[in-house]
Amino acid sequence: MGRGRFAGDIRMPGMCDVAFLRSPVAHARILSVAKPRGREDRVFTSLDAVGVGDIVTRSTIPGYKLSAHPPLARDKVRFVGDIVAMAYAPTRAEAEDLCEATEFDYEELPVVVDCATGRAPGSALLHEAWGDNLFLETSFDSGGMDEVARTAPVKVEKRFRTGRQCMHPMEGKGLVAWWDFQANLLVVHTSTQVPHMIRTGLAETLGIPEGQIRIAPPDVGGGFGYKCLLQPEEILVAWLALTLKRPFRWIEDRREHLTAGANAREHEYVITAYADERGRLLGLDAEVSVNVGAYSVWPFTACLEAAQAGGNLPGPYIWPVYRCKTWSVATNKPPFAPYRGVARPGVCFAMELTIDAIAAAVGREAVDVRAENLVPGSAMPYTNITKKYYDSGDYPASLATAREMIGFDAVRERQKTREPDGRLIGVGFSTYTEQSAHGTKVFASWGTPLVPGYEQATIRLNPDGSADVRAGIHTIGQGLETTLAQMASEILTLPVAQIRVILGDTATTPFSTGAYASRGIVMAGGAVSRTAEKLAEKVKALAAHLLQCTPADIRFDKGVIHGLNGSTTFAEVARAWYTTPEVLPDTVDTGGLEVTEGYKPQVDTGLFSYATHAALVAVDPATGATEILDYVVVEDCGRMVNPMIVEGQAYGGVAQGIGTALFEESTYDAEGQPLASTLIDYLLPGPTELPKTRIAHTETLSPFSAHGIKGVGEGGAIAPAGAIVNAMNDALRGLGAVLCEIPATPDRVLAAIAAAKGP
Ligand code: MCN
Ligand code: SMO
Repeated sequence: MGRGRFAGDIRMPGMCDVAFLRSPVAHARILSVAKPRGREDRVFTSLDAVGVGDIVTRSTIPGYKLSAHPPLARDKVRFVGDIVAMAYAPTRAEAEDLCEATEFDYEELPVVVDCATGRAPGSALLHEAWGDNLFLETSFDSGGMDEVARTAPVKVEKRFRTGRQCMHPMEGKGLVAWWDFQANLLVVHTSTQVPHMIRTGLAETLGIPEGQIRIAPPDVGGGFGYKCLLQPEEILVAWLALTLKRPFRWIEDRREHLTAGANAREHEYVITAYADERGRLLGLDAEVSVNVGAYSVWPFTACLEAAQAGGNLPGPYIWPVYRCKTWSVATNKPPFAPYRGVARPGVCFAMELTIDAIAAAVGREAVDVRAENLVPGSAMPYTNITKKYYDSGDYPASLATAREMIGFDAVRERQKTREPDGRLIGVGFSTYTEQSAHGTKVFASWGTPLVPGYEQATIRLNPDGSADVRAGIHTIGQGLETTLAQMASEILTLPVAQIRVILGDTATTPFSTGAYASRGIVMAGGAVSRTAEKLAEKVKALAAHLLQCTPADIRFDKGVIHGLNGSTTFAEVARAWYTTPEVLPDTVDTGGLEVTEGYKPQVDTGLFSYATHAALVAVDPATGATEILDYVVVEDCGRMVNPMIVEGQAYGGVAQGIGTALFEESTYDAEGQPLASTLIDYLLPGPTELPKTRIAHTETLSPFSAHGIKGVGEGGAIAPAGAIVNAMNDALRGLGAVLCEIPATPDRVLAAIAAAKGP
């Protein structure tokens, strides 16, 4: 409605805009940076940024190598877009002119763009002291692989690749920072998912106490993982405000996002899968390489993606034997960040195509092979081969519903006759689990500086009987200000309109590590629920004095408080406590009407939502173009707090997943130059590319969370590539063509068809 207030909407007297001079080459030694004559005071290089620390993301994982990312490059630049200098001026245009007038002299170095080159012995090195380009190598082995390899009747070998992507929240990254002379505080209005974490990160890199920073995030127009990062631009703009004691602003433009912002998704898989003659799974042997770019991001490290990939690859299936090696490879590309689904869109694609390949090898329908290998509802809770604790659900039931809804048998009938327009149709499935709200131990095992503990909420009953709910988590477009109000309303029975939700501001909310990992409603919702219950007890105790009965006699109904001898209101109870204590006995509990409580679920391993996606596609073998004719989601996130929002989450996730499957790719040439630097080269799906997705829900309550809620924010984005490319391969089966790379662009479809025809 145009009423949001985003970072770019903030105006302050004397505010200057900041622009960055970015490296035009992917790998080079810096020889000199010459500022424009007469404007030296407005331009800053690493020599000027005294007190700005490098971004160094420590990890507790043994063998992990540290990268130091100086917000202003010092000796080398390591990707196109790495920041060489910064300038400020009254307008962005003038600041950009100052950057343009700054001369950057460098000596180019050999470039590493892909994992194979990065891993090859003798490769050019990004961080010389390492001796190689590996942030981390890991391996997992359940034991028993040699035996399976020797005896399994069916062996399938596959290679998969997922394209590099940007995240493209509708609002890019941006911030305004200023010095509050009255409070003696650095105030930062930054578009972030994790305000309290950014405060910690800024305090570390700027070398000032956390208490001297207030993060007051404005509205956030989408984050999707990108806005969990402490960004070099964020540190530098905050440093300017701290040093010059004036307001500064930087608003990322699309080109900066496309060429210099953190990336996601680029994985390579080498998979050997073993099965019996029916396609029952016997063993999975996998290698995963993740192209994590030049530096480790804060706070997630460069290895979270590979850790999640290795742990989640077995998916919702029963694999008796599993072995997996991962490599997190440093390359001359922008740093790598979690993006909605984090690793799982890649592993789900690889796993779902593997299942279809096994089905093809044994000559059965993939949907049947899938059904036989999914963890059944009767086995819940189930601990899988990588020790994931699947808390609840019925995975085969979701597959069966999706099969029904997509009209599987009718599609098989329809495929018997040629389509009038010559296109080929196909149907595909993809089932996944979405680990949500993973807790302390899970994050600790990934070695990141971000380890979530108890989530907290504060609720204050105001003198007029309305309530303020405060939580340190932030709202990023996912709707938490609505659903947290619903949670409080459900317990206190006050109408939602009487509940105000205040999120994110470090000055006014309790600490939270923030909104990521689909944890918001489980964690912050759990905290609001518990806090509301505590507040309800206090209100009942006070009301009992006013109504001359015991607290056990009190009940709430639509905001009215009923006792044995009549009723009162929240406003009267509040008034009694705040302004007319004489009506209360002196023995009254003096704890007041403001409560803070912490919450975490009964298990630390996360709550597992799940879904099956099914796609019906038409592929044109002449042009390679694909149209999604029908798309179905059957999802289960436990109790839905707000079904409309849950559907919105699924639609949005599916839209992004379709981008991953068919369109979006951050392509680079051999010199590490980004080729997709505008939205003409980087194809975001729009309304014409998106099918009318049909969604069905089941609600299997988690036994381990408040009200049985599980998270849902990322799930929609996990499965589309698996379902769509399986459907495309089904369509292309008659031609013998098989796709194993995303995005499955027309070029790749035509190449697969040509490869099947042979020379
Ligand atoms: N919800 C619900 N009932 C459930 C589960 C969730 O009503 N059983 C609602 C929640 O109340 C919330 C929404 O669904 O309004 C998502 O909740 P949750 O799964 O807890 O996710 P988070 O609040 O932790 O949000 C982060 C998550 C992540 S990790 C990414 S990435 C992502 C996502 O949410 N980024 C988003 N969805 C997004 N949606 C928008 N519009 N913008 C983003 O940046
Ligand atoms: S990628 Mo979501 O912010 O965990």
